[in-house]
Amino acid sequence: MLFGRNRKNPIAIADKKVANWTYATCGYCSTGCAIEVGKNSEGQVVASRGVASADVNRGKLCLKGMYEHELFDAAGRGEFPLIRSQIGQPFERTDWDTALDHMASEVNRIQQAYGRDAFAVVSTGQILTEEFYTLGKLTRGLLGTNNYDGNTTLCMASAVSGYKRSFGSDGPPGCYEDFEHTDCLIAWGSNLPEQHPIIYWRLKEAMEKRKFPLIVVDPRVTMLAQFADIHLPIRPGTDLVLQNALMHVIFDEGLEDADYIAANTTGIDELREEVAKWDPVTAYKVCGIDEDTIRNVARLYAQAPAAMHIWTMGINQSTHGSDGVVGLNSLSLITGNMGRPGATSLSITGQCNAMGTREWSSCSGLPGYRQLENPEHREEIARFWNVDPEFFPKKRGLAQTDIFPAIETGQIKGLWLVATNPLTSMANTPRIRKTLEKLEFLVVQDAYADMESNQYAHLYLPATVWAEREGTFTNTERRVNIVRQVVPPKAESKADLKIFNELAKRFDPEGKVHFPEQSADVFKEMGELSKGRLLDISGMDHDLIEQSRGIQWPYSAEQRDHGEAPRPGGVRLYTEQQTFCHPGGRAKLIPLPFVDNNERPDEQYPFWLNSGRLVEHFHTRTRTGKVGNNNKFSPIPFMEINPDAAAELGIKHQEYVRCVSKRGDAVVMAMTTQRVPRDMVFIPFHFYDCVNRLTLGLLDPHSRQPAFKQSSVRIETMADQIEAARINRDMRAY
Ligand SMILES: Nc1nc2c(c(=O)[nH]1)N[C@H]1C(S)=C(S)[C@@H](COP(=O)(O)OP(=O)(O)OC[C@H]3O[C@@H](n4cnc5c(=O)[nH]c(N)nc54)[C@H](O)[C@@H]3O)O[C@H]1N2
Ligand SMILES: Nc1nc2c(c(=O)[nH]1)N[C@H]1C(S)=C(S)[C@@H](COP(=O)(O)OP(=O)(O)OC[C@H]3O[C@@H](n4cnc5c(=O)[nH]c(N)nc54)[C@H](O)[C@@H]3O)O[C@H]1N2
Ligand code: SF4
Ligand SMILES: [Mo]
Repeated sequence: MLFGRNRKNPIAIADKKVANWTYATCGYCSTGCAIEVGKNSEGQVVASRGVASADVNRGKLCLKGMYEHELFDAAGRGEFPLIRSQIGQPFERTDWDTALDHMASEVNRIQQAYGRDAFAVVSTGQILTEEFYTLGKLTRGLLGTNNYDGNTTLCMASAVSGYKRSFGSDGPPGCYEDFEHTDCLIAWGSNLPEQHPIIYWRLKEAMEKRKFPLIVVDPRVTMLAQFADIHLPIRPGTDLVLQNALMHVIFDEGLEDADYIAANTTGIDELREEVAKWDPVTAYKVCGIDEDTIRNVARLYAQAPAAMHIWTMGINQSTHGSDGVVGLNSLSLITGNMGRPGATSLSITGQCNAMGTREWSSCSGLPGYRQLENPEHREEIARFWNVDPEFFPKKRGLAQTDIFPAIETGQIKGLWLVATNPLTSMANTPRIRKTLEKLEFLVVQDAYADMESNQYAHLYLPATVWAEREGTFTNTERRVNIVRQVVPPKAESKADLKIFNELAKRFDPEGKVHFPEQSADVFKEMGELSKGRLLDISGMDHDLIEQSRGIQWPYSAEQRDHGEAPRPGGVRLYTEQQTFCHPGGRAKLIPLPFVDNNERPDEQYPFWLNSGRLVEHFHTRTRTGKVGNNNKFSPIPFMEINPDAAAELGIKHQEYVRCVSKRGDAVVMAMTTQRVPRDMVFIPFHFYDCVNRLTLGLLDPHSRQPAFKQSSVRIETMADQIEAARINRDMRAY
């Protein structure tokens, strides 16, 4: 109040009358901000605030975290299990026992009739790690389907695959503290200020203390590009060519770290041979970055005492996503930029727990970064879970993006979607719609009943959202942090962990395989399985995690027992003391020939179609679409278009237009902006029946991740703007 009336700036912060705060971790992006949720004396949730003593965010939150407490009471939540015998009929409310018995009997029917793999499971990066581990145990240990994957195939698969190819294991080696030590940072296809605002704030703070060059590779002039010292507006899908050219200059000018290469890597000769083909002049013709700039960036990067890369979807979502990650790793390795403060190759993860699923869900392998292909790993986990090792498949099954085509061809008949909304988030919506229609049985397990994929569900299981239960997330810098329960589950919704445990009883009535009820006990089990592995978490438990405001792995039981307290930050992999995970302990340098297979603009479809995100929205808007303070910034589908291109087509700012590709069309509002070049449009992917009606989504051969950012379209004006506005609003504007 003191600040209220009499001051020049008459802003008074409303007193929310918070009686107590509960510790949690933000459930949106992978930054992993520690957050406290405030309740008043009547127990109503009234506020969120950043935790000042947490190293990740140091009291800050972005506008998603700030309003996250409004989720609990937002519209569209699922309150009861719902069932129907036929798609198109209305759902009927049912009770949990009936719902889960029905699910078990349908899974059994499908598996008996068509084989175990005919029932597929597609999960997420957004439930708790303990839930991922439990879903993995249920799917690998009891259901025995090998067609089990997550939406992380749309997101982090290329990073995982690239890390495995270069270093022998997944696991981002760097951390946020690296910003405070680096002398040069290249950000590839990553729009930090919008997508990871608090990581961006850490970077900006580090740059204010000690300036170093920030180089941004992105075809759009993003907010990060606006802040960059050098912006490389690369031609879409050609990062690999730029990487090869940078390596070409580094070798040509003798800027490599020969000692590091000799001591820590294999494959240098083959790499040299490939990059020799990519002199900067040749590269310029493909990637559009001129010779001088390539040389300048190569020198800045290679001559910096410590240099690092970060990247996100501009690299991963590409037909050469995995190669792009390997290329970045190789740039780090040949210049000795690995495992030292400020010298690393750090993938910026996407969803709040995309790391947790990679580590513990058994989606593409077995828990704790173990592999199905490795007989010792199969044996170890089978013994631990008390299942027959022969029950496990000997190699991974289909990735998410191959599961859908297998439904199309009739190989898969039943599907369980856990916290993912493919009807909006996968490429080529018309095809996904037909695919979902073909299923004999679709179960949707989601916190929201109004999410679009539920249109095709036979059974809907209402899950709790975020802090309606307890458990952990792992963030981009391998930090395990905890969500404590703030409120009880809404109506009859249940925690995902509870749903998995209830299902386990139906597939294992004798209780041969143990499924702990409490999240803290599941965590202990994971701790046991992590001992001696790269991702050792055996020194952690839920309480220590909260006390420490998150702990980076590795943190082992030995460290704890020797009195070594968890460090606040700055834990790295592949330091001088730690070898790489390939046999022999060396990293691999892999030559990467460039294959140009993208759909490109042509006469009929003259624009590149780029897609991605906005700061105020999260994914398919099941959450942010219902929070007024998020939704108000962009409530309707729109497209960024360059003013010159718009003028040429006779399109005015804020006019509705039709965007057409070979797959379908979408009606969007044209927003003219210099952010995009003359031959590109950008459409956020948050809206239903919008950009993914247009995208092609060609797959990366290693990671099976779709190239969401490289398709081509044409733009048509619309005479009837009233009708256009109606079509536009139908594309889901809560
Ligand atoms: N506000 C908000 N934050 C989020 C999310 C959200 O939905 N909303 N989602 C989270 C998730 S799951 C993820 S995966 C991350 C994604 O985070 P980001 O990857 O940072 O976000 P995007 O907007 O998908 O894409 C980033 C940039 O890639 C560029 N790009 C397109 N094609 C190319 C190319 O060929 N080369 C290069 N170098 N760049 C290219 C685009 O122009 C775009 O600016 O964000 C996370 N954070
Ligand atoms: N064109 C285009 N398409 C893209 C992308 C792009 O850049 N361009 N990006 C891709 C990327 S990187 C990603 S990660 C995907 C994301 O794609 P999706 O995974 O389909 O997107 P979300 O909307 O996050 O879906 C998560 C679902 O989980 C539900 N949910 C939230 N919390 C819980 C919970 O605790 N339990 C349960 N059971 N449910 C919960 C939400 O209501 C929501 O329905 O989209 C991909 N699609
Ligand atoms: S930066 Fe990410 S983790 Fe932090 S508050 Fe925003 S959405 Fe949440
Ligand atoms: Mo993602």
